Amino acid sequence: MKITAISIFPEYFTPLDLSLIGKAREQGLIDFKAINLRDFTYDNHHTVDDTPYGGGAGMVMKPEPWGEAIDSALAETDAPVDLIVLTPAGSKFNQRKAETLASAKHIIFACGRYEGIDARVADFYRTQNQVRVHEISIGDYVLNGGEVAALVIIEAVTRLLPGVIGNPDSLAEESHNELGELEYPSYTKPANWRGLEVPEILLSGNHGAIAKWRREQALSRSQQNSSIEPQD
Ligand code: JFE
Repeated sequence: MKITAISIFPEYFTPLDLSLIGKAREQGLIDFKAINLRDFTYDNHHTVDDTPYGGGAGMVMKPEPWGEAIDSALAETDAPVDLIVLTPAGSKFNQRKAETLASAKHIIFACGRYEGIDARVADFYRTQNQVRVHEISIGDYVLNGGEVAALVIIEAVTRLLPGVIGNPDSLAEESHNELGELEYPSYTKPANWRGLEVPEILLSGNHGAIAKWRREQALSRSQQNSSIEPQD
């Protein structure tokens, strides 16, 4: 999978050099590149923003550098591209979207700042046949820009790629768990920690009873936990 992130702060993406994602890159499973939007400005001040038409507070990102930067990323593939524009007004990211994106050949992340990117950028690329545009939010809170949201999506998507995580069993187990059912509580040694005991059933060796108990725990957790409901 090819991943390109376009940003005025490409240094935000240096953590991808570490850990699991770093190993997957070394193995050639993920080809990641961060590109600096200011490399696609041609004025002395490398201007990327301007005042909003219609007035109002803040600044809006100019469309021309975005067009040049996205075109340069598109020029590196024949494969269909998924262009993800991060915005607090987008469609909510979830595990189902992560699974869909895990089959993408090339994902381009447009990470804006200020009050976001001129709306014509998403509109233009929606008219391009080799490009699917997704305007995505990672949750109902406002970040200062799209970079952290892109990192979240990159981690959620790349961990689904075959060979990216060491333990293929843990991924298979999660895939028929996911949306409605939250996970059951997990315990390891010691059996008593600060007076708190591990549930006796887990020490019983009765695998049928353990599976039943875990299903019950997952269900009661998913009923209590507001995180899977529309809002709190
Ligand atoms: C950008 C900003 C005020 C945008 C109307 C680019 N889930 C999520 N929260 N926040 C974002 C995503 C996000 C994504 C990209 C972004 C926030 N901002 C800041 C501030 C209004 C905005 O859009 C700029």
